[in-house]
Amino acid sequence: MDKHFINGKWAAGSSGETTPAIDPSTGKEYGRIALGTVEDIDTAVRAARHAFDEGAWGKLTAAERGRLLQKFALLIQDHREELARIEAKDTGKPMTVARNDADAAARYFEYYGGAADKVYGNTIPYLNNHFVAVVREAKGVTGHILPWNYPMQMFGRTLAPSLAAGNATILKPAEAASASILRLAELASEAGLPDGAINVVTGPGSKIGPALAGHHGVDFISFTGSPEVGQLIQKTAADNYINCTLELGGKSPQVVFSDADFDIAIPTILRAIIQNSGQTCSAGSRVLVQRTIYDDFMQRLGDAFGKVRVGSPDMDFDCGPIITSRQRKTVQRFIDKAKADGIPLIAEGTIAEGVDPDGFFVRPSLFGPVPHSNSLAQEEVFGPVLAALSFEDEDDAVRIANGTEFGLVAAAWTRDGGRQMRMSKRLRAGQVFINCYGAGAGIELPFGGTGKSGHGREKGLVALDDYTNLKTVVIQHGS
Ligand code: TXE
Repeated sequence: MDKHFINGKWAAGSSGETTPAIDPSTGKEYGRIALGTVEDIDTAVRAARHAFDEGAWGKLTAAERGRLLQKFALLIQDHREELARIEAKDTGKPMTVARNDADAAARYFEYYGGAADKVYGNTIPYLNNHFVAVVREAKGVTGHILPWNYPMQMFGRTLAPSLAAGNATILKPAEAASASILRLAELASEAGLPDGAINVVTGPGSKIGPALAGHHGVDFISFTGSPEVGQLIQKTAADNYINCTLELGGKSPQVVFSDADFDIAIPTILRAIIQNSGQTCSAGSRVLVQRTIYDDFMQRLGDAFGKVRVGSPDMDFDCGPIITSRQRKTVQRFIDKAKADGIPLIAEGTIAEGVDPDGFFVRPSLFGPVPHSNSLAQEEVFGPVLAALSFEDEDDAVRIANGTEFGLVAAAWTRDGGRQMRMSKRLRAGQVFINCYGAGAGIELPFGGTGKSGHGREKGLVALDDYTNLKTVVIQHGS
């Protein structure tokens, strides 16, 4: 765990320095990770370039690549329990969630492994004595800067389509969550992926992140994280004339109309904010409730919210701790500010007895009514804090729902078919759900945002577009 994984081998960092890996449920160090340097990034990029340009990876056929990725998927599945334990220790998430994450990682490699030999272009009718083919080719070397909330899922989400398309990759995991990524890279090698196809350099984003995004040997960057760093990545990529996808989070609304089915809506809305302790880019962090049912609905949602339990991973409750002490303070600041602003606290969950007092736990909190302009209704908390707002009619609901800088996911709850259609058109988001909410929705479904939520689409076959270039080949055959 205290080494990088470069060119199919463990590699001590060039500085030899390491930094603590902290267990969020105890607040204590349980291991060390290597503190990567600009030099380590350069070594990893060279390994990836070699794998793509001259190495065994670049020489495989698409079908061979696909088979290897599917073999890797099976190996992930075989190691499900081990991977889940690594993830639960490193991120504090309940074992049930960690197991789901391992399953999702495997599913990404199964899905994109199957797609590897179906990535192709087309021909274009042109002049009669010309043959024109549009060929879809791998970009080359892709860089992946990952967040800490779903490390294994993000590994699968961004790496699998890139590898399926034939690229070689370099990953920079988040400092707070590198353990499962390193093990996955090792397993990929065990599955038979040639050296250099996957390289992992751990360490501080502020130092080695720009080195990866700005490296001349890198052809594309995939970034998931904060809007502030996303902007930096985009500028760096532009300096290098390359493209990037940015997945930057949200303030996703769940709009509940008076004709909603409460029995389905309430548990779904609850799950969408407490899942992974609210540390989910697509968390449904605003619930907009029609005024005529506001009191009744909030009573029932509050009752459900009050039953949420927080504990350490082995307790396997609804929520685990927050990832780091710094993030916990950020979440607590939002809670304290909402109280100071006089916003009523409708309900809060409980932290289980027996948890380590040094763990980074917060009580899930439901506030409302929250004024539309309040920071709790506008800014991403990235914790189990739900802001309730009320609205009068459909126009009002759309105005409030679309009234933040984000646009990742949105949902509407109504039995009225016409309104379902109208809301699916009017809600501004990369994904819209009607009478359901897909925070963990299928990997087949394109996912990504607008505005401050970023750009580009991951998941689904469309993700392969970002990892390939089109080449137009024109052959003249006679006069
Ligand atoms: O993000 P950072 P943080 C949001 C969420 C959270 C906030 C801050 O609101 O509260 O961001 O989290 C690397 N150049 N999301 O501070 O710093 C870093 O090492 C290149 C939403 O953890 O953006 C890590 O690998 N890279 C999000 C990654 O960027 C840099 C998930 C993300 O970290 C860098 C995470 C730099 N200058 C946070 N600085 C989602 N969309 O799901 C840092 N990094």
